[in-house]
Amino acid sequence: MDLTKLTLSEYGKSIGDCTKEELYRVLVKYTHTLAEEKRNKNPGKKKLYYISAEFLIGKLLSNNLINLGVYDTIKEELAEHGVDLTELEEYEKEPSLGNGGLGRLAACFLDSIATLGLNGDGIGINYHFGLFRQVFRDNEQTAVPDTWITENGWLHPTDTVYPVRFKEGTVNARMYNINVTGYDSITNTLHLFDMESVDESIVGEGIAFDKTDITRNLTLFLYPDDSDENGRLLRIYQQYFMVSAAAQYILEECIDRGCRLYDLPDYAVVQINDTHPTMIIPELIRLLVEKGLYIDDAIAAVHGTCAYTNHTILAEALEKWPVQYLKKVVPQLVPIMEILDAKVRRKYEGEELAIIDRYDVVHMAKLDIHCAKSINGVASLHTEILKKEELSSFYQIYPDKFNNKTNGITFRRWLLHCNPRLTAFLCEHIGDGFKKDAEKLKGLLEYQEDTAALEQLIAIKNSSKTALAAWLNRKQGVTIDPDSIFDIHIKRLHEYKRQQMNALYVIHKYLEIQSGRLPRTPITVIFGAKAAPAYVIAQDIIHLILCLQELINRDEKVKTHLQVVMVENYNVSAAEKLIPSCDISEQISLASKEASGTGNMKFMLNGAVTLGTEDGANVEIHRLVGDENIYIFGDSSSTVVERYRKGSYSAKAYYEENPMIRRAVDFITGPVLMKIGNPLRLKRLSGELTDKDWFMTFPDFDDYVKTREQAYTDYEQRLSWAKKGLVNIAMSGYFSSDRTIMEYNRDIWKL
Ligand code: 26Q
Repeated sequence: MDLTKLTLSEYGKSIGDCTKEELYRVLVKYTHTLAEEKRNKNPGKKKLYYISAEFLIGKLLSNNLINLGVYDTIKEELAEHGVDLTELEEYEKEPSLGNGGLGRLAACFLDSIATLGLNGDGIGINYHFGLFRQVFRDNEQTAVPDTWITENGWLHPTDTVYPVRFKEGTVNARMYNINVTGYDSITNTLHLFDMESVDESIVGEGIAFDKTDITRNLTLFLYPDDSDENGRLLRIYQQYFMVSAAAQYILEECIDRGCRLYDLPDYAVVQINDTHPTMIIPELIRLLVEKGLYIDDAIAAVHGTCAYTNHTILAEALEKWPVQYLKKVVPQLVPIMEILDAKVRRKYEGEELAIIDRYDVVHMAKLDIHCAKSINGVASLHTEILKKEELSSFYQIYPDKFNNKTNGITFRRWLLHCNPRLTAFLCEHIGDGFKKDAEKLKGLLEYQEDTAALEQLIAIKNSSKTALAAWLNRKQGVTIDPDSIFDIHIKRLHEYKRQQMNALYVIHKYLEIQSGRLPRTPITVIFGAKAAPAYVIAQDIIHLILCLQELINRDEKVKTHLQVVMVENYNVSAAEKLIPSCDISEQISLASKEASGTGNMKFMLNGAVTLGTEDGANVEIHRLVGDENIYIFGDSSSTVVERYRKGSYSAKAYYEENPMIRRAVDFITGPVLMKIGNPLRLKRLSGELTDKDWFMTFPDFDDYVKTREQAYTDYEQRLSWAKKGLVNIAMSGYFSSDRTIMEYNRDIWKL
């Protein structure tokens, strides 16, 4: 490949004379041409549509170059002209189309679907300002629009436009496409719908805008604040906009391929990613009836086509829409939902099974469960809890619909791209077969006692830590010690994920160090998390962490032993820097609450050791690596579930009886922090802990502290610690999203 030829024809200059922007543009264009050559020539009759409110795809340049097999040659050619590819990578903006695990999972799945040569596209929304960009000011999170869309980027406008009818009028949905390249395989597409009339200029201070101005706001933000009715109505507008355009597109494609509507399940399978796209079920039924099917035939066709994935058991995250809201936005769907509800009520007694409850509220997950052919959880413990606890009455009537699909991650991004040194080490020791067959990583187990190999792993980790330190310094102006233990907690901010418990540990450790009990190796505790702007306690937790960061940073005595850093605007690109550098991976959710987690898998793959509860996929990680190679603490999910059932938990009692807990919690509202922070926030957070502690940090705290200290002690044995990392890498093959997607295809999609 001759890049010089391209820059000459495009700009009339050679590589060395081009600006970063020009080179970036040329590479995007070149990648597009290569990707288009790899479209599936024989796609087969049936196609998968993965529909999701989020696609957290991350930057695409390097990922596409890797998947298209030209990364090394391009890198070399640029280097010959004195250009560093990583500088072009930094120039690229990260698409802000997701929030957390569910969105990143969708992105990993698209990569694996294309890699496995399966005929499957993603469908979502093109949010102009995405979730939001997080800026820290006065030790608090502020939110501003994340402007990620650039001219001539990866997003290609198409001529495909569908009308979407709301009660108040019809709007147009235009389809934009992003190529999805498989690794040494085919190219599929991510279709993102956007509203023609949307107007970025309506956004005022921060991310504030008029929530009622639907024709101008609909595709501005992901998850707009839904703490008032207008916000909730806007979410319904967004969801219907996405599913109506999707349904029209799916039916159009299927009809083009010869589908006669009642045989829709032979042509399409629609995977519904959590409840946000649920309205595609009544919308497909509505369109099929409009095209001439009897309602019962339409329901049967949609039942055979749709499959639903559940990602949570948190009651507050299960979407429910009052019929009154739906009537204001999409009245045409209400009669169909009523028919579906009536069918269920005729067949089954039991109010908990009804789609529309007695208060006239539609339970979206229940609609999915009744109307889809498959319901899956995302890790084995999660699926068991769904079957035995949360959805047990549904499991009784539909035992065959329930199945588990333990999540996975794409090793292209989370190993090959983000950790080239580790990738090279693996190739050197076990060959490159693991790139296509992740189970081959097990070959590394042969090197468990090989001192030279372990030393190499330590050196790779150290160089990643140095690189992270440099990046953090450049980006945020903080200085961290690359020789310290990197203890990392990165994920959305939520009380159940218990960043507050980690913060309590930091306080505890700070006080220990102040009284002279010093850690042998210094510790750097790194956080990264965005909190939903309307989630007050989550904002308070961020505030506490930022105050601790400031406090410790100012404390000359403590700071050489303990540091706290909160990474601003945590996103996929930040994760790619943080994960390879991690020694200890914090996965400390309250057992039973984290459906799976996928960050836990990324850390494991990069040789970090997990400190975690028996929750989500941690359970499977534990089973794979054994007790020696993971630090497990805390109450089991059954203990937790039982404690909730009894309603007997008293945070106060723990606070009063446990001096270590009391000392740490009291520090939050003590004079030192009160001087640094916002007293309102700190008092509210402390009160939340002592009065409620809904996610039970206190019962796990002793064990958490003890287990964390044990991990720090074990870290001192450098070779045996490296061996733990090695076993984690070797056993992580199971968590390749290629495995997950093969299971989806084998059990649900059958492409
Ligand atoms: C619901 C109602 C109202 C407003 C917002 C929402 C909402 C928004 C986003 C509910 C859920 C989400 C996102 C959920 C999510 O990311 N879940 C994660 O999915 C991962 C992939 O399966 C799992 O690994 C994580 O355990 C799970 O938390």
